[in-house]
Amino acid sequence: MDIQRRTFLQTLAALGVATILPSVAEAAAAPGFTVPDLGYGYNSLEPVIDTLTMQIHHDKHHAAYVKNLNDALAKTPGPWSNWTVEQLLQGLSELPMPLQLPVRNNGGGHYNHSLFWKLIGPPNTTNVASDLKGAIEDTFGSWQKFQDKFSEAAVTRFGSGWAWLVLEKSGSLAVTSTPNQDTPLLQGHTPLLGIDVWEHAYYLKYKNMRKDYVDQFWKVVNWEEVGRRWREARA
Ligand code: MN3
Repeated sequence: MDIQRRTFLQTLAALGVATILPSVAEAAAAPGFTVPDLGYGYNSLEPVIDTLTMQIHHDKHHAAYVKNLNDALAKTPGPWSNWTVEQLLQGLSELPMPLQLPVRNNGGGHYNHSLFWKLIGPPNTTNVASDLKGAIEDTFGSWQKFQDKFSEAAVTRFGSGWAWLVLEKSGSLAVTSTPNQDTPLLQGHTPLLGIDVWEHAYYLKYKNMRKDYVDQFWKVVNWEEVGRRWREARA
């Protein structure tokens, strides 16, 4: 340990924050990707998504994807060592074979979850902008038909995965779903809205009732962020 860091840790200890030292030291030493802050409290999505689910989902599941991604990249260094997670996923086929599956799963997990935390927020606080609402209604026939299609994709995704509203390369809106931690980026689509339907996202509160979770999910969608992504993707 260098002098500067030891002094820093001693200062923290003197301030009475000795109990947080291990996590501070780990965070300072961790290379590569990090788990972004939620931007709101663990309890901010109650009662739609419970506090404990948010804590475990963010602090344990997302953190594991980040750790496994960093570990895989550290084992096989190369030009990709400085790529963003988007570059890693979009350039998957350019990576050495041993990296492709770990990056697909853990890079996908890191990308999807970093996005997901921004796409949700405190219940019933945002409205969909009229331009995006119009585009969705034009594409799917009505707002209800869009919701039905997205919900069906989420409920029927077999096993673990995600359902998405994406902007396709052609510029069209579409509802899709992906298995595991695959992201729409792999198909060249820009994800605008996504729902995590892994059991870890809902099981503590909703048990086996994925449909109840999907029905409630609409209340926590951050439509401002979805609209911002839609405008940015078309620019
Ligand atoms: Mn998840």
